[in-house]
Amino acid sequence: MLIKKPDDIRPSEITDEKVYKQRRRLLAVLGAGAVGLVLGGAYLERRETSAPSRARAPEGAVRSLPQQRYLNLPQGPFVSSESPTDYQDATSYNNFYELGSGKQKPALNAHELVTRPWSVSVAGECDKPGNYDLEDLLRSQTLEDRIYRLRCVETWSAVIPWVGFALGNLLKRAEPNSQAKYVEFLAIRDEEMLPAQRSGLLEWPYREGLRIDEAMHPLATLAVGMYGRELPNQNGAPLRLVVPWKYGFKSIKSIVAIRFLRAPPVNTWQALQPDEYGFYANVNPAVDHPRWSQASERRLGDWRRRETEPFNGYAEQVAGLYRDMDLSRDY
Ligand SMILES: Nc1nc2c(c(=O)[nH]1)N[C@H]1C(S)=C(S)[C@@H](COP(=O)(O)O)O[C@H]1N2
Ligand SMILES: [Mo]
Repeated sequence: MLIKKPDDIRPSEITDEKVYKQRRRLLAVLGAGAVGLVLGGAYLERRETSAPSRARAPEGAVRSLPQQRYLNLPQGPFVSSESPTDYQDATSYNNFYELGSGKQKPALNAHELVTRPWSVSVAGECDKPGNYDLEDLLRSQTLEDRIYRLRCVETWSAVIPWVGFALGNLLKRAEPNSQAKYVEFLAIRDEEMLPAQRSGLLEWPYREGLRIDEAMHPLATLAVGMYGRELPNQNGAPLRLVVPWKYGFKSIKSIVAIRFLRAPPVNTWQALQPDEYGFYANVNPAVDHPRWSQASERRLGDWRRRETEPFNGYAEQVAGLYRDMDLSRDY
């Protein structure tokens, strides 16, 4: 495989070249079960060439490679030109407490989560509430390649080529009214399916929230795929939030409900440890978490640490949202 500088790689090249050439517009549904390994694509090949990582995968993560492909998509706004994280790392070192705690548990337990059929309700302070079947919802959206940095508050980070669309596109359809100041997101709750939810580890369902102007920002993304294919369950299938300028816990996985609210919702981590986690959770190297300095981070697959950037490098795009706030206090 030819090694190119990251800047030379267009997002469209991320998808498997051979299949990409068929120029299929949206979803390419591949039938046969074994095909995933054969069509593993450029990302999986990169595994051999990238530095060894502490986040080595259980092989099951590769065996259950999602079959559905998203090909030849237009490029979304503000995509990163950095090299994407190794697919193996991004799908085997995860936080998804519904599938167990510990970084490898979500990949190992991924099969517990059944993602079809799936529907998402949009309700609260809006004129057009709705209950959307996921397939229908996707038909009404133009999917894009959206390559963003992801920064966990635990100080590991990644560069993920998401497949998704602007969250605002869906929210606008519901016609939020003038009382809608915040948006709340709820993840799936199903103790039968997800045994980890029988534990009182967290308050279920996992909950997150954004201010409405944050939610309408073009960078705020709903993702249905990554690396040119459907999301693996451990990464939040079938629908997850991606808010690249905030710590990873804001990017709630496996969403079943969205609600417009007058007051800020209390998110899961805030409810558990209010002195450790705030509502905003913007990436900020100047404000340390009680247990982790936020000044630097380590990319999955890298050995060296790098400096963390304000708003995870998206200050130019989003700092204006917080112009009148003291971010050392409102964190
Ligand atoms: N429903 C749900 N969403 C979640 C979590 C979770 O435990 N449950 N963990 C969060 C945290 S802490 C991070 S860092 C990111 C990790 O996303 P990734 O595993 O795709 O890298 O998902 C977030 N979304
Ligand atoms: Mo996280």
